[in-house]
Amino acid sequence: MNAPTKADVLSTQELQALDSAHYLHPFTDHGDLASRGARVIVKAEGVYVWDSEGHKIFDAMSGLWCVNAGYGRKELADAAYAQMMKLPFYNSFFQTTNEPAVRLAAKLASLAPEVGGRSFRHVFFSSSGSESNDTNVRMVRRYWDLLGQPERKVIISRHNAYHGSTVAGASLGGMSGMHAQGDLPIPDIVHIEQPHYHVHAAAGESPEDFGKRAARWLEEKILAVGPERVAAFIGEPVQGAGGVIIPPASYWPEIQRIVDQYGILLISDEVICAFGRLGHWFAYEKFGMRPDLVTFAKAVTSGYVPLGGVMVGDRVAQVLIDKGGEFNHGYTYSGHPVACAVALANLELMEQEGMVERVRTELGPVLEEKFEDLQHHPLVGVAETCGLVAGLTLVKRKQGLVPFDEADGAGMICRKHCFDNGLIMRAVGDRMIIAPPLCMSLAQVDELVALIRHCLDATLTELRDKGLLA
Ligand code: PXG
Repeated sequence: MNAPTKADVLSTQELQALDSAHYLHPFTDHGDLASRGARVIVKAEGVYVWDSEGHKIFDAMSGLWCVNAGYGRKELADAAYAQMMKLPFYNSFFQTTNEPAVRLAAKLASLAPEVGGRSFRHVFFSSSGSESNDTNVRMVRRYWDLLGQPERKVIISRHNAYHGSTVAGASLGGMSGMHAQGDLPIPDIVHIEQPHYHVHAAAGESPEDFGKRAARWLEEKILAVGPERVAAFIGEPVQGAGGVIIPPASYWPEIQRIVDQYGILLISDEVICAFGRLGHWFAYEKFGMRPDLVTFAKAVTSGYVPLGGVMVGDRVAQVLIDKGGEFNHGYTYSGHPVACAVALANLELMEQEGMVERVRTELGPVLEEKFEDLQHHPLVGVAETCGLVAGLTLVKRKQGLVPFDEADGAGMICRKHCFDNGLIMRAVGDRMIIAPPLCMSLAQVDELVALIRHCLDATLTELRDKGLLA
């Protein structure tokens, strides 16, 4: 088949045919996609995207948890254009640097709050969250080698965590479906259970008690592995891809106590949680965490161009710098000038519009209130928010939170009604999740919640018609 030329105008069907002929999508059953044809997204503005058939869709997932500043921001396009014309690329390998990367590193260091006397003055750049977590594995092991403790190799993570899709990222993550493909995890990465109150709490156990108990699974694992072999613990402050799992307030302080007690490093993976999503520039501040390394990506550029990295706290940076010699690690695009220029413009825009504060003081509380109302919907067992992420658990029967059978596909049914009604809301099993752009107006919050309610009603009707309700 000939590739289309620039002059060819392609119909939706032609695009779909070319798509299934040539394009292997991420996390996709390709045979299934070919049989139905991919939805083609053609343009976007504010909180909306449009498909090739002209449907306007409220993008309550901000692309993929990343378009925090919203679509169509000219400031970001201008920054990319200007930087491309001035210096589209140069590497940072051979004792060279570039101005946007330097400025961005300094800016990020200024935005990352000091906690408990620990500050972040250094940044290592990559192009994605997965790469950044690979960097973390390399950096953590290098750190312990330099301190003369090479036996400290084990990194502890959690089941149902998401830390990326490279070999190290997928190993750190706790997705069983990913581990099943490609012999993962790699050696010396082990997992404990997630702090999911509604799944793992004992009958009558308070969130406070459960949070502490869940944190102590870390201590049990450290003791089982041998404390002298443990290098680090990694976690998302709020698990995103796992279904917006918000830990009880007691969880992170207890985790902090344990990592401090055993002297192991703490990695806060904030690929989703940073840059205003939870009402702070960095989420560790909100949860009483004192991480040594912080993974970021996605919203640092509002997703306009790929950029990721690791905020490196003083404890690790000082060892790398003072004792390190050469750290044999880096990417062609570490400190890419265009990506860094877009990130700078994005952070500046978010500051000018007070977006982070607005999530904390206005949008977050309003969304929380509206989700408390949704809690009364007959299909909703649990409705929770944290800043501008939220999750709704669909249940067969409200009383006792009786779940649907997996085969009922309640989440998928709901997701279909969302798509059909102009709303992008993700389904993780029967947990419906959102992470809308931070630029939303209050009227758009109302619009979003009304759409969600409408889609829940449609789902309820379909489930009732199919006889799937208890
Ligand atoms: N850490 C976290 C916490 C993430 O959410 C990554 C690392 C990896 O980032 P990259 O840029 O390499 O994709 C992520 C990415 C989903 C979904 O289904 C979530 C992500 C990626 C793809 C799908 O919610 N998060």
